[in-house]
Amino acid sequence: MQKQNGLIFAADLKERRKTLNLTRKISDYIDAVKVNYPLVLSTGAEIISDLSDITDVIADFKLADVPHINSRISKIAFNKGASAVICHAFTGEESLKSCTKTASEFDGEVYSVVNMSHPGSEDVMDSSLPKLCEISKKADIDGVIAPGNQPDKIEMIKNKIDTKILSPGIGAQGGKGKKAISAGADYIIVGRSIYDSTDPVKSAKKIRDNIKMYYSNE
Ligand code: FNU
Repeated sequence: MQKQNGLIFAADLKERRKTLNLTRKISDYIDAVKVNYPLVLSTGAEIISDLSDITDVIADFKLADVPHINSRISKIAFNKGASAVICHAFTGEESLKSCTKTASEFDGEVYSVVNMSHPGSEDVMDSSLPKLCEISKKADIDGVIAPGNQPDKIEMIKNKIDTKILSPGIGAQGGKGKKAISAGADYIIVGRSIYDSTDPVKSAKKIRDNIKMYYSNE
């Protein structure tokens, strides 16, 4: 993923045509589109190939299975044209390594989830944060997912692991793009604040301009 905008579009829609049209229209403002179960289960895995003709595709399947299944799912995603997969770190080093090993066969990337943006994620994930970062390092991941609506956590994670940080939780979940970036995020991930807005193209541009302005003021 080439960094030009610092914005990743979370395409959590259910309609193929709407998703492709919108991604095409905002493609100048994003660096990648992230697909998740709502879209892939509604439209089929072929949507990954279709979107990969427009921009880089990150398959957010939050893989959390035994190694050979993590590996098989990653392989399908990369074969369809994904550039990256997102995997949970809590399943341990072997499961995560099965994803990074598979990714290396495709020149793909793996991002591991070390913390999450929703209320309640602290119940289990906060106390495990150092361990999840350690597992991620050992598995040689390309970056981590860290909550964009909790800049203190982004800073904490940045101090524990020297890697790319992708942050969801912006807009609809209360996070602010600039704050996430200033805390150390390299990319922000935004879904509803784009696709649910009355003018999604304008919103995507505005969100992109907002963080771009911040970069140029640094
Ligand atoms: P939006 N996402 C998230 N928090 O929101 N992958 C996490 O901790 C995480 C994620 C994803 O709120 C979520 O699945 F690890 O509409 C959704 O696809 O902007 C997107 O980020 C956020 O969507």
